[in-house]
Amino acid sequence: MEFPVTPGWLPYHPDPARPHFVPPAGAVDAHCHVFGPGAIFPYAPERKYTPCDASREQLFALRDRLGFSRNVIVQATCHGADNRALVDALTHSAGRARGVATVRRDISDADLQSLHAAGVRGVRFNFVKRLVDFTPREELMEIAERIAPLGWHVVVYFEAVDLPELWDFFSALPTIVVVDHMGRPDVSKPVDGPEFALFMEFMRRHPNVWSKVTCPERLTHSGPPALDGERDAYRDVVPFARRVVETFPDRVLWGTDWPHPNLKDHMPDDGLLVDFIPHIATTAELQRKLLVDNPMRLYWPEQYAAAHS
Ligand code: 0GY
Repeated sequence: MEFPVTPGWLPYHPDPARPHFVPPAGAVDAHCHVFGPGAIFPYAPERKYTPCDASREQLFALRDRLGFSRNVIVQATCHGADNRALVDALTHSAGRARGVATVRRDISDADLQSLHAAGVRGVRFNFVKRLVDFTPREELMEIAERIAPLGWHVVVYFEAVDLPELWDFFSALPTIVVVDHMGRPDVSKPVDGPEFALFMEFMRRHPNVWSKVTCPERLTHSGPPALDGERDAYRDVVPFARRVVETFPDRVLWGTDWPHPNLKDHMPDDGLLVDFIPHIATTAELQRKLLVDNPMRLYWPEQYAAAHS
């Protein structure tokens, strides 16, 4: 089957720079995707975009190039609730990848167990209207209650303006809740302003809520680095991500978001994204928590416990 990409689609960077920042041993890229390949794992009929293929081999090559050890692969909306490409990547990762799936309420217990055996440890609930159709809250709650006994968590993706309306639903979730991309703040607003203060309050009030301090390239207004090779890109996002890392150092995760779906104006160099990390986690201890301890506790708890007993 042929899958022509969405007009204007930007492919991922073909040759990322080797980062200057050396991640600590065992670092985890805790937010990335695989796309297809569509000829093997067709894109979902209900998808809102058709990406370029981005295979597991390419993801694992990027992992090695950037100096990372593990991946958490998040089911992308272009695959709907068909998790085959994700499962294929997990089962070919030699135990070095875990997954976050998308499931519907009609999934059987046996299929949930199969996903667990492949390395899935969470489900994603997406509230971004340009990416998915609406799913009733009671269906999502039913799914959350079924995955909780597996020790899985819920990843939520939403826009900052929607947090007030989603607050009560998120508060009722019976698992750890991981927020994608800091709840997508508008970084042209002050870091101390009411919008971001609400997100910080949300994390403060809910000790089960974690945040990915990801996607400066998506959130920035100041933009990517200058063409002359300047490496301090996306500076307007720094105060937001740094605030979250320093306030909740044990509940933050970092990831590349490779292959960067739906970017319209530029495609980040993944090496430069890695060089963003020391700006938001400024000490070796914060970097170790962000890149190793936190993702290991959440996605590889047995290995983490064995290493710390
Ligand atoms: C991201 C962000 C986006 C897309 C998806 O699953 C997806 O399609 O997550 C986006 O377009 O903002 O986290 O990859």
